[in-house]
Amino acid sequence: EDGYALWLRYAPLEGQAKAALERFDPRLAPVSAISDPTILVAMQELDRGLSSLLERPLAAGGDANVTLDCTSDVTGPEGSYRITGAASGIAIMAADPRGCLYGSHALLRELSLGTAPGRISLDQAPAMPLRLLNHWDNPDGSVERGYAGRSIFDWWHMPGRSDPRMIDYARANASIGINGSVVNNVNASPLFLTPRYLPKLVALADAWRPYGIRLYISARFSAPRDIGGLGTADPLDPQVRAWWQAKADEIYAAIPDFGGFLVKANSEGQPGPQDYGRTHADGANMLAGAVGDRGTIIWRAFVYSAEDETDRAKQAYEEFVPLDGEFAPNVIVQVKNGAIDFQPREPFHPMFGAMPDTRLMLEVQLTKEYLGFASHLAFLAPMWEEVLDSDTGRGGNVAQVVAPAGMAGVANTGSDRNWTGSDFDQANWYAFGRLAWDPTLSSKTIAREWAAQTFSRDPAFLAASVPMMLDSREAVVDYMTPLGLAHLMGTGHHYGPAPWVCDLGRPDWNPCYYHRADKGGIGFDRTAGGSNALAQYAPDIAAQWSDPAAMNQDYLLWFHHVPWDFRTRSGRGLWEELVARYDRGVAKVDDMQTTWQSLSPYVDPQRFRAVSEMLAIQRQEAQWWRDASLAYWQHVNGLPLPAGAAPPARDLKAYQALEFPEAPGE
Ligand code: BDP
Repeated sequence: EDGYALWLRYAPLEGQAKAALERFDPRLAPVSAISDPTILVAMQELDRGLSSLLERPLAAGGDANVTLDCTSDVTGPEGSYRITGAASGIAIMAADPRGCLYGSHALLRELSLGTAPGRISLDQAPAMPLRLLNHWDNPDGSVERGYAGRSIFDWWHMPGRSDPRMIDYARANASIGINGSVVNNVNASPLFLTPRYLPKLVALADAWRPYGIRLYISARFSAPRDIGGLGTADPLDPQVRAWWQAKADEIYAAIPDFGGFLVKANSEGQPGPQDYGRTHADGANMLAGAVGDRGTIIWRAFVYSAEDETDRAKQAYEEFVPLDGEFAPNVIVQVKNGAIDFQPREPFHPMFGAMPDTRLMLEVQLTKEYLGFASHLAFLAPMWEEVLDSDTGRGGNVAQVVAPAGMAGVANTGSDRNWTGSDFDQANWYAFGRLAWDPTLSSKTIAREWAAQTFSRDPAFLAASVPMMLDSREAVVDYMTPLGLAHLMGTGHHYGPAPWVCDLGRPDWNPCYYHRADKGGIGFDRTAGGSNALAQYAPDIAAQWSDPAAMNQDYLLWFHHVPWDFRTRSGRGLWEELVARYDRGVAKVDDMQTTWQSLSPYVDPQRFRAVSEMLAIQRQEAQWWRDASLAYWQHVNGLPLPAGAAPPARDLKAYQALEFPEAPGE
């Protein structure tokens, strides 16, 4: 087992579950009469999955007892389905082929989990229309922030070569309800808008269409200049508008169901409408006019500029909230989960709830840029659940705010045989799809589903592995950025601790900008006495975080600068609490290692060893994070370690001298 099959292994059933499915003896109608490509792939998946679960081909002939009705009266948005199982037969019903495809996967999931055929009863509708992966893949095959090898997209050989991986990718996405893919980096090459790339895009769109995956691309805002021969990319210039209109028409002529454009504009050096004194709304609406009702413009809110030095966390809100109501109906603004940048923990972004007249989409990062790359085991569903469940204080939680738009996940896929660089990172792909389909699913349910399908459905395996997964993200928070700290990672690659860095060209690139530690204390004052970013939240929410002594301490140093002897809610002083959290994080990785060692009877040797090796790396690096961070904090505060705490293995200078030119992903 090399992990390639992901959660679609359909490992043979055993015991009662096997007996029940044998008794049911699933039979499918012949596929020869099926003309719809989506229904066809649904039937093929059912055949593949059922026969694999049973370890035998399905019986041919006789009446089918697993049936698809894809023109039934099931109500709900596209993709909704109903499954009713009885001893006499299982019916999958939907009002469109996509619902049948999702229903087929749901049936296989239930059976894979050991549910008896007669007991399966599901009534499902997707909670949000757009459930998209965002690939940060470049035309040269590199992947920005990719830790799983090279890009899965072989632009060089497309369209001539059809890569079977593209089909398995689509199957995996369809199995969890993902219905679109943005195939190139938001730091976009204009190549994707050239006529030469169009046949490549067509090949992908054609391959994915049966699986319900719509193709999107990231568009470079300056393309009319870069490749269009115009002297400007001003969104209000008639020639620029005509260029985009013609470009959109050209794409739609070749890909009628093209999803639309994702745009990163006026952010980190990318071109945008502000280069011409125009607003984000001017830029987005111009593109929205070009695609019309054929597609969507997804405009990213990840912006911060060097000029505004007060607080990076405030900038997106300040730029976008005044534009509420000005975006065209087919524009969606895509907002990262937190106001800084995919940190191990951030409070939810204050834009959620603050733009009632704009559709907002939630962007999360599957690839673990700031959580130890693919080497650290961190199951991210608890982080996303935390955000989705956050009450905005403005009439709903984040899940409700984004329901009319959707969720985007920055993909963690690559050319590695196991797709995601490590076996457990597959779980983050899985969890993203499941939560975008149903944000009320618990992390625990998702972890169970994934672990059972990917490794073993043995109850003893699940009883140990699921809690290990659920605890794993908190371990990373503890050993990297406890108590609301953020952005302390190494420069550029973001690998390893570097809280001491304070000499980079822009203030907000420096870890010292984020932690603000000195002899007197630590933390970023975002109260009225400081940057007042707190005031961007609804009053009730801001109130929860305004008193450092009473608030949830997980966000303490995000919102407050407090003295080292500040009394935390645990009763310990801040310094003692900080050290305790670092130690807790390292101890959790110890526990993860112990747990995993106990699971060898349930896991094939190849994947067992691969995970063990990664956990050993993580254990070492957790210690490194703890030791290097404490060495630096001690250098700043001059305090002795609390009684019983182990001194860092090396002195500060040794940690500061480390360099990693080979770190991937930049
Ligand atoms: C940051 C990444 C950078 C991305 C940027 C973005 O470090 O590579 O381009 O986000 O989201 O986290 O645009």
